[in-house]
Amino acid sequence: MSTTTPRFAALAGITAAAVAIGVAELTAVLTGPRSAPLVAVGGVVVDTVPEPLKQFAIDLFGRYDKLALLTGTALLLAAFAALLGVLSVRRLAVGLAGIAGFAALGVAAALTRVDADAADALPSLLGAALGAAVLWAFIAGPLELDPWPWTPPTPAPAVPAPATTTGDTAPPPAGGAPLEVTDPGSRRRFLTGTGALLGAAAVTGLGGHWLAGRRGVSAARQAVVLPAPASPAPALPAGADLSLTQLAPYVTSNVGFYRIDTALVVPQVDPETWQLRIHGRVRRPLTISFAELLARPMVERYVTLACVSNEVGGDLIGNARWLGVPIRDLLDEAEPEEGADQVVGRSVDGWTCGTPTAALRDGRDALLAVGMNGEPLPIEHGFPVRMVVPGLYGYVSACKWVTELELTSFADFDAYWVPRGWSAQGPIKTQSRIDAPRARNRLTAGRVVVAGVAWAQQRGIRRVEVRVDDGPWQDAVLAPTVSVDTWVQWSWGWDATPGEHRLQVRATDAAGETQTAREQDVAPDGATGWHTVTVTVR
Ligand SMILES: Nc1nc2c(c(=O)[nH]1)N[C@H]1C(S)=C(S)[C@@H](COP(=O)(O)O)O[C@H]1N2
Ligand SMILES: [Mo]
Repeated sequence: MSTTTPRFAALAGITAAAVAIGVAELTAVLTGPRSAPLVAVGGVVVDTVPEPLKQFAIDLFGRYDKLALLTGTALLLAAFAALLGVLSVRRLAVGLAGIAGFAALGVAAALTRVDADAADALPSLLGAALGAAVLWAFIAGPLELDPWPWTPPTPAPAVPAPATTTGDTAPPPAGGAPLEVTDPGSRRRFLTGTGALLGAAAVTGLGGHWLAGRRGVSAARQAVVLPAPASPAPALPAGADLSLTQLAPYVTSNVGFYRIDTALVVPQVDPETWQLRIHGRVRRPLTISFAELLARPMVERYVTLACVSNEVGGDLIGNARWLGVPIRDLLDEAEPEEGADQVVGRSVDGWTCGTPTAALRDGRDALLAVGMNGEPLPIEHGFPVRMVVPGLYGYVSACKWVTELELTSFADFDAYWVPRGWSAQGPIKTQSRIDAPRARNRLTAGRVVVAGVAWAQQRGIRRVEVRVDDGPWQDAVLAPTVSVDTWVQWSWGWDATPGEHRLQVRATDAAGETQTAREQDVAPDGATGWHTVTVTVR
């Protein structure tokens, strides 16, 4: 049995885990970021956690949900490592077996990711090997704590010592000193060792992360020169943006654009080697390179993208100017077979979405987009190529890092979110949101501008109404917009009186359909209900 005390043993366990993760991160510079154990295991978690839990995480952490997952995983790992350290004191084999277990988990996770190869096992294996060596060194090796070399001041008694002092370590000094007595010199050595290794692990881990990032495609992205559109976006009519504080701008900036995807590390797709394969139930399968795509006539359109997980009043929606090639033209060339009613967009990371073939051929501006607001697609928004389809929620249409369009049928294939409880069909529901004032704002009595956005992509917004405290619905003024595929800003002047008030909004689309008051959750096909904001007026 080691002389190491529980607290020191826990520290040794955490140090071993840190070294393991650090080494693994560095190895992943060579084998790719998705083979790093934290990311690989996190990826499996993302793909397998029950939907309500995932929704809860998105609600709780918003755009930081991935960071929260990785941090949570790391904290859990640290707790387990501390426990393994403590258990190792009695039997080192337990700790080593624990590390082997974690290595197996990391290897299994890395090898089951899309497009994994045998080398992806390396980060977990190398990390575990070094972690095990570190644990051994502190628990039973050269860095193990030595017992305090204390000997009783009096000669050994003639009678046999009482049973309590027959341990193999020296008895503690008199005076109620703690039982865990270790040599100060070895303690210093132990702490210096763990400190140095923790530091080294941090440097290797962060350095590895940084190096892996440098192997990314931001330089390749910067080098992309977007062609001028053959069919430019319409000019923004004056007044499309009311420019009110609190009100979402008509055009969402690239950095301000919401991001939703299952990718724990952003796929780095080299445009030089990128290809799009159109295959499946087509008469003429085709493959197109990035250069070939850029050489085709481009159209540029404002399209408002929305996430099905956007709650009433939520901000998982944005409006951008997209530049791309009409998907319809490419499908026409591929000649889909009769009955191939679904186009499966497949991302380089294996994620899929299923879009009705009809929606891609009915004349709407469904694009294979390469540009966003005048720039190449940001990497996290799908560089080099993504799908943008007006009128459909992102999960059934907006495949980022797209590399395949496979013609099939809805009867034959379920895309990523369908077996996870979401509807196979995802047309965007008519919705409206109050941006100004915000919930719980304190206002001064008098004229208050109430403003927000409303959307009904493909149909267009005909009318937006606001009411106060269940009073009569009042017509808001609609700002001009460029097409039925973007949201529209609206505003309404309110003579606010002192007290607490409830503001509500509802929109009517150009088909004459008014938003239902019935509140439905985001699953399985998008939230319904009226956005309601409570404010205090003084
Ligand atoms: N490869 C890939 N593409 C994806 C997703 C994904 O998880 N992986 N999520 C989709 C969802 S649910 C939405 S709402 C949109 C969001 O696009 P954005 O992140 O550019 O806003 O991307 C879609 N495209
Ligand atoms: Mo989404």
